[in-house]
Amino acid sequence: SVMFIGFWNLDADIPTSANYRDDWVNVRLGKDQRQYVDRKGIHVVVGHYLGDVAGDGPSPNLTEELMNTNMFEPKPREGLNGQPVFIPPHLSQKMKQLYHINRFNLMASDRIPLNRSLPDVRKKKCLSRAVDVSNLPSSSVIIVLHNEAWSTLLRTVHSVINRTPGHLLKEIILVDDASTRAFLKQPLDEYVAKLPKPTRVLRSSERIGLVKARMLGARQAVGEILVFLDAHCECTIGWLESLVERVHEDRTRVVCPVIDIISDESFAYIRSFELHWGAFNWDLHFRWYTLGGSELSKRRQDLTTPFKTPAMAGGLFAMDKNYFFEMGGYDEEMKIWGGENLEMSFRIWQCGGSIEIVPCSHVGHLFRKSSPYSFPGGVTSILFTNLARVALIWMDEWKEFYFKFNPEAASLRDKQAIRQRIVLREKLKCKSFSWYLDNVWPQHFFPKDNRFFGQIQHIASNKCLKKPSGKGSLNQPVGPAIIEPCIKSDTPSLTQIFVKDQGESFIGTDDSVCLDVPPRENEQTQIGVRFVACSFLPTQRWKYNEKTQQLEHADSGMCLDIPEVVSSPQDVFVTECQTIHSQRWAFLPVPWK
Ligand code: LR7
Ligand code: MN
Repeated sequence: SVMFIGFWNLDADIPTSANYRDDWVNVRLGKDQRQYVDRKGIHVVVGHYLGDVAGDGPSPNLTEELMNTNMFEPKPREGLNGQPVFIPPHLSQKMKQLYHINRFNLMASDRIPLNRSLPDVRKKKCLSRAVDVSNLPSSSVIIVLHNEAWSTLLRTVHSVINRTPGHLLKEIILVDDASTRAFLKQPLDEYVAKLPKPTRVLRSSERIGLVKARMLGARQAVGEILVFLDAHCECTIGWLESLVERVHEDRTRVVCPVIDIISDESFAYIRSFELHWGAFNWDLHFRWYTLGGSELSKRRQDLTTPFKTPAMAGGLFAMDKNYFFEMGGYDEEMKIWGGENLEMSFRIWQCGGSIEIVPCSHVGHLFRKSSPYSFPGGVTSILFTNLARVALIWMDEWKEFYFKFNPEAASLRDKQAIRQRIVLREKLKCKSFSWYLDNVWPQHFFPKDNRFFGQIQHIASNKCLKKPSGKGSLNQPVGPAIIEPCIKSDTPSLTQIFVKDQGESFIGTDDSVCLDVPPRENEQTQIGVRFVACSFLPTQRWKYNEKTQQLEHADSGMCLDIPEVVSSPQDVFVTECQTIHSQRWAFLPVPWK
């Protein structure tokens, strides 16, 4: 049997494996990997989305010649209909070498036709709500790139041309952000000149980063709608119609497709869960969150209607062109990569627009575990500069919260020229960040008045609850609840910080993981406590009794405890409530203002 690695966006509550391949069986759940096996005995090892960037540039052992090779075979025939590519064992050495160029399996990509077919992954209901395309405005598709591989770039272009109704696609604009690879120069110009749709390559001679590159493309666009894509996407049938329809109905909507997964190892097209929405954690990192509880049951009636999202991933969206410029385009002081998606999300919401995800539109994106290109000036300084700008311009008093826990960003705050963007914010009469949190993301995890924010200390052991290091399906820290020595400082590590509302409420972190007790089994006297995705159901509700210092669990009626004799190898349990020292907990607030 052949082994290949891909990744699956599984949701803990709703198994989604059935969505795509009914014949995949989950055979193992490891710490960092899930493994599936299909009926033919082929293993599919499934890892997790690691949203972090490495940014350490291409590996040093790659020669100039290799980097400039356009590996594309004339008649590749694999990966049809979104199937994975199998690399025969005798090529695996070469495959591994090529992997480093783009941090994805280039050999696999080069064995797939540029116009490969993909399954129609939409829900059946999407077909019956078919859009009347005759009166919809036309789009300019803008793809920015820096040293992208030939096959992934051109497959993006072909998927747009092949799966967009002709009159809706005005043009494709490729913006080359100072790529150094030879095949992206003249060969690319010649190739796009022969395409059946107007396709242009704009070039920047200096590395300007993705924000400025997108602005370059947007300024040249002639379509009424701007559609942005990363340079390694594949669009599925119906992707554009359902997006443009929403913008056409209301020009203040910024609309995103469901982002499916193109495996960086096998190039399999993997349908992802449709009900994830985007927001961000205390560090202002974009994250996916699961639509939970009552919202989900509301939506179960019709899973195909678009839903609002507090933030967007950033790479794939459609927007009215005039509205884009009226709203200030992008913050062109942002460098290379990162933060622009939150900047746009806050700006659109605070200044009167909205952001939504359209479940009937599916576009695949090639997710990588690290970034293959260099970040001139260093990843940290670039990322923290961009995020410092987001905080300074859009977050009002909440910026202090961000800077307090992100000193690297704080050290860059005085260097930012932000006047123009503040003027824009005033001109557009934008609402406050508090308004945004309360109205756009009422389920947020930021501290606020009446909400406890701080450490939870076990008095007897003088240790504090810590968020686990395991990785859930959305890369959240899930796992058994653990304790470690309390970090005593004015700004303890965020890994020991939790939020809790007054009364009976969740105890959780910004990653949307909450303290949870599984249902009691055959009269257990101790039940292990864990952190799992927040559901806000009674299994995750806790009440603090100030007098006895006990933390009572709503569902079981038991109390949080670190018993001396335990039934399983872990720290934290609930046991029958009684006046014992091991059930006493203290809430140590951490100042955040
Ligand atoms: O200096 C640069 N110049 C560029 O033109 C750096 C990058 N780029 C191009 C690059 O070639 C690519 O086409 O910009 C695009 C995005 O860069 P990626 O693909 O290396 O980054 P990513 O997929 O990790 O980036 C996500 O976050 C970025 C933050 O700045 C952008 O918003 C990306 O568009 C965004 N991608 C997505 O939202 C796809 C879904 C990922 C998720 C979740
Ligand atoms: Mn990308």
